[in-house]
Amino acid sequence: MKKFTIHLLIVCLLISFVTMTCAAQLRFAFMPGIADPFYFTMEKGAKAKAEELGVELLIGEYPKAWGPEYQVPILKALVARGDIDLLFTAPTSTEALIPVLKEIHDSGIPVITVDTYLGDGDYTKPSNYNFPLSYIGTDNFLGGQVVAGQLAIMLDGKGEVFLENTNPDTSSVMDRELGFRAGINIFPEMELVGVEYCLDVQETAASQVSAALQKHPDLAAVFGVNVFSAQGAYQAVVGAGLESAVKIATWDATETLIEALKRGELDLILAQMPAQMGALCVEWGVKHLKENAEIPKKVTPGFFVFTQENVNDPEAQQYIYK
Ligand code: T6T
Repeated sequence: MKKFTIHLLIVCLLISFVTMTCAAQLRFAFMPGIADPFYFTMEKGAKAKAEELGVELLIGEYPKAWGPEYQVPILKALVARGDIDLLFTAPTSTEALIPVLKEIHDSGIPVITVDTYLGDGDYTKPSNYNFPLSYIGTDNFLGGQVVAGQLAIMLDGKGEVFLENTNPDTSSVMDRELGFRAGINIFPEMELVGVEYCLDVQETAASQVSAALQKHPDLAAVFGVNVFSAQGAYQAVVGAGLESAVKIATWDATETLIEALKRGELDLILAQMPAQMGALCVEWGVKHLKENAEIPKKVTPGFFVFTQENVNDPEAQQYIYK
């Protein structure tokens, strides 16, 4: 009888240990901005870190297109489960995502914005959008300036340039445009002759760049600010047989763009660090929830610039999106 009681006690202890361990496991949710290699790579980085730290990671459905009308319903469905400890997501609009993310935050789920931010991205000052724990993403303004500077070097500081953008209410791509404008302004003989917005549709980007090539026969360079605008810009310039006359600078190191760079059909690719961004969201989320650590309000992983000279370097291969 005594032996039976001891066994029962051990079983009970084991059950309560398992229950406690399960209860202690954190559950994070990640909702990407759109289905593209940038966010697929971010998901991989986040998953690897979650596995390392014992966090359960739920991935929200990948929206088919960019914008609040696609993102908001998916976000609502994701948090409706009621068992999420932290959410990280890329707001697809600086303004339109504020109410839904505020509601999620007010329901007790801490929010990190990754890749894009709300408002002007300054979460340290009083505002209706300063509730996220942090913005974790590229310094896009700086990146835009770097692209302008690199193009200026390639063009000896002279020439007409065109910028293919995506959405005017998205922080990441607008900062790239602002940085690029600031960078081009430094060179008195360089002129930004046009900007178009393709709303993340590659075919639209291709036709907008084709139109720009016809309108500006002396165009010296095109800059495509993300996967869709970059791949569309590349498609238009190569389609017109102008790749040796018009420099192509792009953003986001997809395999398609890297292969084109290797073939000498484009000139520059700025690679962000999406895997690191995903991993940082998980890491800081755990530190915040388990150690009550204060997350820096802005965390900006670096970036890497691919050119025809370094694209085959073994150490550069890690920056290609997977
Ligand atoms: O460039 C990335 C991301 O940084 C941006 O916010 C939206 O576009 C991408 O996902 C690439 O398509």
